[in-house]
Amino acid sequence: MNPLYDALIAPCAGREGGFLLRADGSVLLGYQDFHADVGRYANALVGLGLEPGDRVAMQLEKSPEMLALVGGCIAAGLVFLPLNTGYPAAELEYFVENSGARLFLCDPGKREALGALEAFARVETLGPGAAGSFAALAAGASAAFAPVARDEDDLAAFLYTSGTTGRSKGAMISHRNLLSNARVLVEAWRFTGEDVLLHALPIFHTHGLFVATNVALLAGAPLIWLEKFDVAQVLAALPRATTMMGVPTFYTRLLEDARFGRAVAGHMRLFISGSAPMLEETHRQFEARTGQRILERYGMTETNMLTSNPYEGERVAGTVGRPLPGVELKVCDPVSGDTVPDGEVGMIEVRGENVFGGYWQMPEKTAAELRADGFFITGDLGVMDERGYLSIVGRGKDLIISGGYNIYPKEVEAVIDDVAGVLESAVVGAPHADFGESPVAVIVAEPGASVDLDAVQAALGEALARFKHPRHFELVDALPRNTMGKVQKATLRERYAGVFAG
Ligand code: MLC
Ligand code: AMP
Repeated sequence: MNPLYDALIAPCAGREGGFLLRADGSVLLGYQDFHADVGRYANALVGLGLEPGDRVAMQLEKSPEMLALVGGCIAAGLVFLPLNTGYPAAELEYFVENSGARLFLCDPGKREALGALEAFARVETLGPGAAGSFAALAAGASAAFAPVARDEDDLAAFLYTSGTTGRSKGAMISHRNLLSNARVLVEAWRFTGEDVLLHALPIFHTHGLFVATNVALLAGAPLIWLEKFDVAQVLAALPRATTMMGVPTFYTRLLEDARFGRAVAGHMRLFISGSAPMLEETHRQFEARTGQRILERYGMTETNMLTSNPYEGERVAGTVGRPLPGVELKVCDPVSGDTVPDGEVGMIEVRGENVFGGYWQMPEKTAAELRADGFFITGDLGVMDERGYLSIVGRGKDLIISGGYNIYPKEVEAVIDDVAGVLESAVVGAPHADFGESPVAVIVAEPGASVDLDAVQAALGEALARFKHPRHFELVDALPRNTMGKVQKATLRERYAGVFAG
């Protein structure tokens, strides 16, 4: 038994036709070719001496090759670790070292710049069009591979997620976590082999990899495979799709294009949104323009999907729907942990087969967020209405979500604080029409010193992926503090709420 292989990959051997389709409907990769590639990649991984349970880190362009590599890791019982393509070397080093990965794969074009990673792991290359050293190894390998036996509780993936304090944590995700959630979603959203899912999300996160790809594989539904979200390409592909999943920015960008309306979207069975809050106004505009009501759902890296508006029944804008089958969800008093009455705001806690097993080698952080009874403290503040629909009303954690990517202010502040002349800084999110929220950096200079914003930008460029960089900077004399000396971020959020307007 190898739960994910048996459910998602083995059936591909018996399926005709295309698994990945181009926007024009032509086949980019057939199911049977995908199955064979997974076998070749698994043999190549084993040939490198990797053993079940070893970690394989990858920073790869969205490509059929990356999917085959993920499949190869599953088949060979390896734990895969997909990394955002935006991370610079400094961030990658941490992930590869912390995870203890034995193999790191990057695009051939990045090999030279990432040479330092050899200190931590073997480095091979893999790129679109079967380019790179690993593709060459796989090309010479057999497509026949007997999947390595795995239990449901064996680990399948590590996804790194930032924390309010300190460095990113590797969320350990098991076969059971992924498979149980994919099964629930196929059922909840009525996916079948008749569907064609338009896939424009990145595949290094839960949304694009686990929600979209796993659901499609389980249902036997092909994907229209776009390398990234691009309005023109989405408009070209929509007539051949039945469903699409996206972050709110996808939908606001589509609405900005006059060509988007009933003619291209009216036939769709389902549009799904998640990863960040969608404004009620966007829900309304979308329905007025297309006649379609977006189905909004809520989830996170550590838990996969938690709640969903109903497929049949009322989809309520401003809510994320009801807990999915198998998910226990409570809205709790953050101090006592007791459930609060409906209508009152509290911390959202969840339990179920979908919930991860803890953070890699961080027992204290695991204990702080995962209760002994199995409930995970999400860090999201919610309120439950009398019909059992949940609304996310805020975050207990200091998180900023920009275009569906998470930014933890602490990480950005630490880089800015290290720049010469900076006494301290505070980073807060401000409303942004395209990204939903975007970070603003508020900086205080050391007495008598001045801050060179170019130096700040340069330091950010070295240390952090571009999407984490503040898009607005303010130099101030002092940060607002409460009587305890704590920086009042709420005051800053209010003060700079308008910086991206207009
Ligand atoms: C790219 N950039 C971003 C950004 N994405 N900046 C801030 N926020 C983002 N989300 C940077 C680029 O590096 C570029 O920098 C500049 O912004 C302009 O880029 P763009 O052309 O406008 O961006 P684009 O490439 O079109 O990407 C925007 C996007 C993309 C929204 C399409 O970010 C995206 O696909 N987001 C989806 C994220 C996602 O899948 N999240 C799921 C997480 S899982 P410069 O300066 O070089 O020009 C999860 C759990 C759950 O949360 O519930 O699902
Ligand atoms: P991540 O760590 O990338 O998995 O991000 C998960 C976070 O995204 C959650 O904790 C929520 O704060 C947020 N999120 C996901 N879906 C929604 C949604 N539909 N509405 C509001 N917030 C969401």
